[in-house]
Amino acid sequence: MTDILETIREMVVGGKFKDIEKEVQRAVDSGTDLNLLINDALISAMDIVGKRFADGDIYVPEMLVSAKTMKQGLDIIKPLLTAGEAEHRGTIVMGTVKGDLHDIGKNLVIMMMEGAGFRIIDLGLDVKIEDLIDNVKKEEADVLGLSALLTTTMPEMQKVIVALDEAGLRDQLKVIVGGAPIDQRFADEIGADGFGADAVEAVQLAREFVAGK
Ligand code: B12
Repeated sequence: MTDILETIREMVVGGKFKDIEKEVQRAVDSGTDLNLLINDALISAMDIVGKRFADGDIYVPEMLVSAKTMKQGLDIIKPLLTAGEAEHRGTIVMGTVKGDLHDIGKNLVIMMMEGAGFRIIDLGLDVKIEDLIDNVKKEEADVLGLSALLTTTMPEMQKVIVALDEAGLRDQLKVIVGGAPIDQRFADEIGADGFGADAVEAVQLAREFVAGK
């Protein structure tokens, strides 16, 4: 079990996108726990990649190939996570804030939320405030989920909250935030309703907030 997780981790770190699907499928077929597969193989690979990048051992192109490899691995797991509850629990608008091109974490959160039965409007990455506001209104969102991976794009989250307030929408929905540099303290500071450290916590928050409406 550990071996296959390690193999997958190394494949993502090494950007072996041609072989990743086969290997992830093999792990799934042999009954590997999906949480282990996501956390201990795929996500932990991105942590290694991030560290190597920070240390100057690799550059953006390598990071991109690892990201592509990770996505292809996740694509194999996605149908298994979303096959569950079909019942519609509430609407969540999700997006990575303006200026930020990281969407792997957001996509993972979306997969788990869909699996938990929420209706997701995915606005993608580098999303303008106006697009977030328009969709919150149009889709009658219960929750707005914002993702940011760069310290330089974190302040964008606060701007979104201020804009929601100005549009008179702030009381109608809950705002949840996440991404590697985000923590509870930052979430409190900017007036978000919740912070989730990972996709499981994101789903817990969504359940709590939709039930509490
Ligand atoms: C892959 C990657 C890229 C890819 C992104 C591809 C893609 N489609 O996403 C590419 C190559 C494009 C990229 C580019 C850059 N990157 Co980059 N990247 C990464 C890397 C290695 C992994 C990120 C990742 O996918 N992690 C795995 C996912 C699953 O984790 P996650 O995003 O944190 O998400 C989890 C939680 O945070 C949470 N979550 C996430 N979103 C949300 C939302 C809600 C609502 C909730 C509740 C929870 C939640 O749940 C998720 C699942 O558990 C990180 C290093 C790292 N360890 O974070 C650097 C990193 C984020 N990048 C960094 C940098 C510097 C850059 C560049 C500026 C590099 C450059 N010189 O061009 C550019 C910026 C581009 C831009 N404008 O955004 C730095 C940021 C430093 C900083 N202090 O801001 C990091 C930390 C690397 C480093 N150690 O230096 N990057």
